[in-house]
This record gives sequence, structure tokens and C-alpha cells, in this order.
Amino acid sequence: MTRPVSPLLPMQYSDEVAAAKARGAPIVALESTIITHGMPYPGNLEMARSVERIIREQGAVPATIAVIDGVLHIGLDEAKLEALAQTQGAMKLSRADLAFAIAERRTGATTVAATMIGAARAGITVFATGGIGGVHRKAEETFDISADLDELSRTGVIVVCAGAKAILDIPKTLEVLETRGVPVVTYDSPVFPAFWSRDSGLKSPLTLNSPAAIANFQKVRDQLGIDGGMLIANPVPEEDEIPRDEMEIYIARALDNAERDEVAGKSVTPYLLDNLFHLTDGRSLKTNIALVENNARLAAEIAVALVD
Ligand code: PSU
Ligand code: MN
Repeated sequence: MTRPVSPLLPMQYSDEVAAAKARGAPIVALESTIITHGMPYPGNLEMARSVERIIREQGAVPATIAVIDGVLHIGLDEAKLEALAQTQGAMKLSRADLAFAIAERRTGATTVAATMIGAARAGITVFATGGIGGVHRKAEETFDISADLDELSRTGVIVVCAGAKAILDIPKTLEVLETRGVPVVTYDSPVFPAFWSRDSGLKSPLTLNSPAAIANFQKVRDQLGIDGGMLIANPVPEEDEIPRDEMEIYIARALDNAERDEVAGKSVTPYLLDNLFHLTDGRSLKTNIALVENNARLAAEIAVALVD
């Protein structure tokens, strides 16, 4: 059972999220593009379930966000989560098309940008994901820069990720975030992580060592009236890491394939992710699941610290 919250916007909270909101409990938003376009079935469902379980274990409530038949869902029950993980034709929704999917009664998964919009609309301020979109390599030719970066600059949600994938131009991604005034805080490390690897070779703009310190930083931003989001980069656990040099070989091959197949627009990221799963013989999936779980744990701890 879910209940509608607004007579205007077709939006439904899951029972669990509605109850958490009513008692002021900490909530962690989760994106759904990672489920439909970021990982193959059944690994995607396994990941979605374990991430929700980890958030509950930390004393917070998970809210996976997606548009199902034109209704913006904040929190998915088990049946809906399972159906989404097996859906073939789901749209990939960012700021540009979130409202389109609702207006046209479509089913779509939310990217980091669209999940932030949904979370903010629902009053949820912490969100866990795997990797954010960013400035693509050769962006000076293709102009391909993810809408995630602009969203981080304007929407007040704390996004916990494992850094940015090296399929992107990480230095340029950090430059754009700095220009847009988005704090980039690496958790417990001086170096910015690169998704499967703990070290991107770049220094992190900022570092904090506890969920309480992150919550306190956010409180001071609020006191100053600084709006917009912030990015927390959480390095993948050492035992799950795939070293950077090794990944770079596969990434180069995936990028070549994308060029050969003339992939453009919003298909680029899903194409590269799918290619990498095959090129690494599924090994990258294990790392991917481990790092999302790690991010869910930290996001829940931050959400708990924010309500303390
Ligand atoms: N990076 C990943 N895994 C993902 C994505 C990015 O390592 O699943 C997804 C996220 O949903 C992100 C989106 O918001 O891709 C970015 O797509 P684009 O580059 O088209 O903005
Ligand atoms: Mn793009």
C-alpha cells in the first residue's frame, strides 16, 4: 500500500518512507538508473536489496526513487523494486525529462540529477549512489557534460558517491564542480577516489573524517544561507578495489567501442558501463556492488547525524 501526498503532483511515498517522515526519522534517497541502466539483472536487484538493508541496519529508512506509470515514487516496496530491476524499456530520466515521464505516464529511472530533484521535493537531504555523471573525455569536442553537475550546484541534497569513473575526465569534472560552488569532500582520505579505485591521482578539494563533521559542515552552510548540494566521495574498501592501471586498459577499449558505434547523448554512460561489465568479465560488478553498499552505510550515518 502506498498513499498519494499531493493532489497536484502524482507522487507516492512507500508506507515505510511515509512513516519515517511522520516521525522525523532519518531517510536516505537512492537512485534507480543504476538499477535499470547501470547494472545487469540479477546483480542490480541484489545490489538494490542489500543497499536498502544496510540503510535500515544503520537506523535510517531507504527511499528508492523512480517514475512508475507516471507516478513519482519515493520509496519502492519489494514487488516494485523487483519489477523495476527486470524492466526493459524504462526511460533514463534527468532534469530535462523527469516531468515529461510523469506528464506522459511513462516509466523511468532517475539519474543522480532527477533523484536529487525528487528527494528535495520529498524533504530528503541525503542520497547514496555509486558514481556521479561528469565531464566526459573529449568534452571540448562533444560538449558532453552530465546534468548531474548543474544539479549539484542548485539542489540542496548531500550526494554520497565513490568518486567519478575514469570513463570521465576527472580533473575537468572537479573544475566544473569548483566553478559551480559544489563542495567536494572525500571521506577519510586526502585523495579523490575513482570509483573502482581508491586513488584517482588527484588531491581531494576537502577531506572530513566523520559523519558528524559532515553533518556539522552542512549545518554551517545552511546558517550562511548557501544553497545547493554537496558531494561526498567515499573510497571503495581496499579489499574490493580494482587498481587504476588495470581499469584504464578496459576503459580505453570501451571508449574506442563507443566511438566506433557512434554512441551519443544519454546513451553514452549506459553504453560504457555495459561494455565495461563485459570487458572485465563481470568482475567490475562485484566492486560496483561493494562500493554502493559502502556508500549507503556512510549516507545513513550522515542522515542519522543530521537529525541528532
Ligand atoms: N556513473 C556510474 N554509474 C551509473 C551512472 C553514472 O558509475 O549508474 C548513472 C547515474 O544515474 C548518473 C547517470 O546520474 O548515469 C549520468 O548519466 P549522464 O552521464 O548521461 O548524465
Ligand atoms: Mn551526457
